[in-house]
Amino acid sequence: MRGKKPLPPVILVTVMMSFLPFHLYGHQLTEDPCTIQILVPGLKGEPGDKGHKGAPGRPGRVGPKGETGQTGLKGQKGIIGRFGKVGPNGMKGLKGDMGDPGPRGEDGDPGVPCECASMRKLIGEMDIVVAQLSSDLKFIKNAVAGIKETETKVYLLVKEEKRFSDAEAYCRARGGHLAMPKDEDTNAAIAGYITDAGLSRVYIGIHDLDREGVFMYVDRSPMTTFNKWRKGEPNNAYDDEDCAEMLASSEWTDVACHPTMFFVCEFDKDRI
Ligand SMILES: [Ca+2]
Ligand SMILES: [Ca+2]
Repeated sequence: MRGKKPLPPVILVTVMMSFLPFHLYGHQLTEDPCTIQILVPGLKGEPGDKGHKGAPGRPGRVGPKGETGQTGLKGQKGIIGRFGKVGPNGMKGLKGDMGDPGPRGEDGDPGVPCECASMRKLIGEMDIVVAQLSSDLKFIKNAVAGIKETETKVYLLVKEEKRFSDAEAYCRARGGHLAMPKDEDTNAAIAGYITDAGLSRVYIGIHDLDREGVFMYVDRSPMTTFNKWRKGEPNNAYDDEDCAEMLASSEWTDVACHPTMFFVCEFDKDRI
């Protein structure tokens, strides 16, 4: 009620009219419009009784953030933590010095006698097989490395140093002979093989072992129309030259049979 102004007369009249029943209100307006002028404010009434206490108001807005408080006192020391993860392995250390030799052990029990003779024989036979296989393997490697061929023959340069007789045995064991050039073309093909390999000489299958001065091929066929002796050869130097080599130039010379050197085998194509 404090400071509240009384309503102006016109508004008060209007308010009072709104509370009147409609038929009455309309009757007064039509029959006695001057009655409205009588409705002026009366005297101020006595103060009313004190009202009941109102309901609690709504919570106020959240206040601003307070200032940072003072640093608290240091806490007590914590309990010991868990073990950490195992670290990576370190570098291998240097090898230590060899220790002193230990004391000698006691003698063992006597062994049982064995049939050593048969065992040795078996081992000896196995050694032969192994040697043969190793030899065959070398041969295959050689063959894979490259062979030369003509229309009817295959030539294989064997880069193993052997004496003449061993070289021929090597070729024969594989179904061939030392190379036996019997015409210019074949001779040139073998010479090209020697040159390509960067060699200067190889054994070929020609000798006069049976009869001095009468050369023949290792398959015992005679030399008839073709030969490629170097000028001044064969000369049977020192009376000790019964085998033949081919030079890179494709010429032949008679030489001693015991020095070891590389050689060329030949195989018939229809026998391979
Ligand atoms: Ca001779
Ligand atoms: Ca000679």
